[in-house]
Amino acid sequence: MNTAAKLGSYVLGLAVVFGGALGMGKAVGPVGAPATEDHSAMAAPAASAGHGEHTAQQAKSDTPGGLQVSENGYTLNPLTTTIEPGEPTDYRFTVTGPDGKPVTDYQVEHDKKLHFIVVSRDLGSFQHLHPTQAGDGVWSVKLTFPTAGTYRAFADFAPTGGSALTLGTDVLVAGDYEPKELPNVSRTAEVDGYEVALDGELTPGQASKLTLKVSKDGKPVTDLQPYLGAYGHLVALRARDLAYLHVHPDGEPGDGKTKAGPEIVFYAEVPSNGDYRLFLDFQHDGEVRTADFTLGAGGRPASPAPTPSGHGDDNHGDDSH
Ligand SMILES: [Cu+2]
Repeated sequence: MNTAAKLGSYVLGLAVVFGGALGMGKAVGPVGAPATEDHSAMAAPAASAGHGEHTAQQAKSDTPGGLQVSENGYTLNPLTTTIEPGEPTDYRFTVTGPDGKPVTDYQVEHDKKLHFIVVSRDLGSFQHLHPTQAGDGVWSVKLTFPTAGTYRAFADFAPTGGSALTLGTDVLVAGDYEPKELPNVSRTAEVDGYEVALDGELTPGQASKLTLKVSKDGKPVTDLQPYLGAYGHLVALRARDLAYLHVHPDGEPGDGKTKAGPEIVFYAEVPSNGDYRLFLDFQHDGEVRTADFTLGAGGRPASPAPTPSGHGDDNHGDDSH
C-alpha cells in the first residue's frame, strides 16, 4: 500500500470512529452516524453507517491513532496483567469486533497481520513486534519490559473487510520507576555502529518530507535489505499523549526506482505542533535495528510557555472613561 493510501485509510478509520466515541459517551442521542450498527438505541439514521462514508462532522475529526483502546467497534483486550520487569513475558491479548467476539481474520499489511508496538510512556524504550495467532483470536508475543513503569502498547492492523486501525492500551509494570526526560531534539542517531541522519521538518497537517540517511563507519550504506516490504518503517509518537503515526517510505524495493540506501524518504503528516519521537526500523546484514530521534513539529511546542501578562497591545487600555 502506498503512503497516500495508507494515510487515506488512516484518516478514514479515525473519521468513522469519532461518531462511535460520541455514541459511547451518551447512551442515546442524535449524534452523527454511529460507527457501528450494534448501537441500536442510536436515533441517527443508519444510511451512512457504512465504513466508506462519513459526515462532514466526522470528516473533520483529527483524532490521531493509538489514543483509544476501543474504536470503530473494535477493542483491544489485554489478557496478561502480571508483568515483571526485565523478564521475558508471554504477552497475550485479543481484538474483539463489533459483534463482541475476538477477530480472527485480518488483512496482511507489510507482510504481517498485526504490528505490535510497545513503548515506555516516557518514550525512552521502543519495540516493534509481530505477535502470532495462538488460536481463538488470541495473539501471543514474547517480550521483555526492560524496567518498571508505564508502557503503551499499540496494535496496528486491518480486520478483513474493515479499515486500518491502531488501538492502544496502557501496560503497567510494577516496581520502582524513575521517569526520564524526553531525549533532547536530535537529528542524528547511532545504533550498533550505524549512524542515521535525519533531514527535513515536520509541519503539522502537511505531508512533510523526511530523509533518513544511513551510514556505517562513515560510509553511506547502499545495500539496505527490505524489511517487511520496505527499506524502512518509521513510527512517530507525539510526546505526552503518544498519538501514533506509522509511516512507510516513498517507494518500494523492486519498483525500479527506489534505491537500497543510503537514503530512505518518508512523507509524514503529524497532527499538531509539539515534540515527537521518531523510531526508524531498517535492516542491514540480516539484522533489524532501530534508530531514534526527537523532533519538534511546527517550530514550537504544543503548549507554549505562558507569556507574562500586562505586556503587548491587548485591549487593556482605559481610554473609554
Ligand atoms: Cu510491524
